[in-house]
Amino acid sequence: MYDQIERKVAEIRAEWEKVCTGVNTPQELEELRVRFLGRKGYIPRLFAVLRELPPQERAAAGKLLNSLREEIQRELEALKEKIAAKAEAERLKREAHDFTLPGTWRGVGTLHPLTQVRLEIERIFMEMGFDVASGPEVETDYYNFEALNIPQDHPARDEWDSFYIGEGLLLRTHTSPVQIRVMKSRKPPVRIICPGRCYRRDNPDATHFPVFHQVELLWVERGLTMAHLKWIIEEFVRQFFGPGYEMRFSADFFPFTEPSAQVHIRRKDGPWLEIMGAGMVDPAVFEEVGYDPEEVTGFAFGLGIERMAMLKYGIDDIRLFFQNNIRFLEQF
Ligand code: 2NL
Repeated sequence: MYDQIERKVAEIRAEWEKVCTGVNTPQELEELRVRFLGRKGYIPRLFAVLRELPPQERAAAGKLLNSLREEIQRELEALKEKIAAKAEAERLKREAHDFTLPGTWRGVGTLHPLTQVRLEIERIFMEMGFDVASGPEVETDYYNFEALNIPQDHPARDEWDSFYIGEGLLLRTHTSPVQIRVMKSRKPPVRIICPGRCYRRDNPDATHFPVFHQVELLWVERGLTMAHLKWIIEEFVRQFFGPGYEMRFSADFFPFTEPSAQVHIRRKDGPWLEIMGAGMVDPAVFEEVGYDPEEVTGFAFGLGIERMAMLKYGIDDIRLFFQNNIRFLEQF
């Protein structure tokens, strides 16, 4: 009997030794535990047989079985730790981060130079008490031309070669229609600047582009004169370009101002640079928006944001603003 137990123990041990090396997962380990130590496993089953042994053999066989059980229990425990350690090592490898590697650079970008210049101009005039107004880019013939004293078939329309997009509808050629809309909706005094995108049917070259940006200024109030206009522009030039410029007004013509002027600035022995067109609002425009030209006067000017940026930064081709070349745009 004892011999049988001894043989059985040897068989179980042999099987254990064969299978225990192939265990890789906690599930497989649990299967082994059930197979050897579970309630109906090899070892408990053998313990049941033990009770049938004659008492004098029982102690020795029990010792044998106990040591097998302890051995397998120990090795199950060791295997459990080995599997857990392997899983942990794999997790660490999978989740490893090398914090000494250089990071991925995500540039924060910069504002487009035209945006920077527009914001700067807005700041200067807002500090002087002007509101910033805006309006539609698709305009009616009436707001873009008619109300500005530029009638149908007037030769002055040639100057603003337009993109018509339907009967009486066009892409605005300047931001003046915004000022017409504001004047029609408010009583004087009016102090606004109107920055915005404009469109003209120009062929692109170093100084023309079919899309461009304007800022127009309008101040309407009782008693305004060209002297006020000159001070405003002088103050703008000092803040935007810096001190040391002289300024020159020369006669020009716009259908919506009378008198009209073009404004140049110059530093030291430099050349005269044209910066804007300006003038006193034509009485015909006031009549159109319902203001009494005997009551109020006003002045306006219009400048190109591209032109301001080109002068300020020494850029010689307007097309650079629209090519979206990061290496160009990043410089500002
Ligand atoms: C230029 C000239 C100018 C205006 C724009 C204006 C607007 C109203 C009434 C009177 Cl609603 N004037 N705007 C006046 C003079 C010149 O722009 O060459 N800009 C680039």
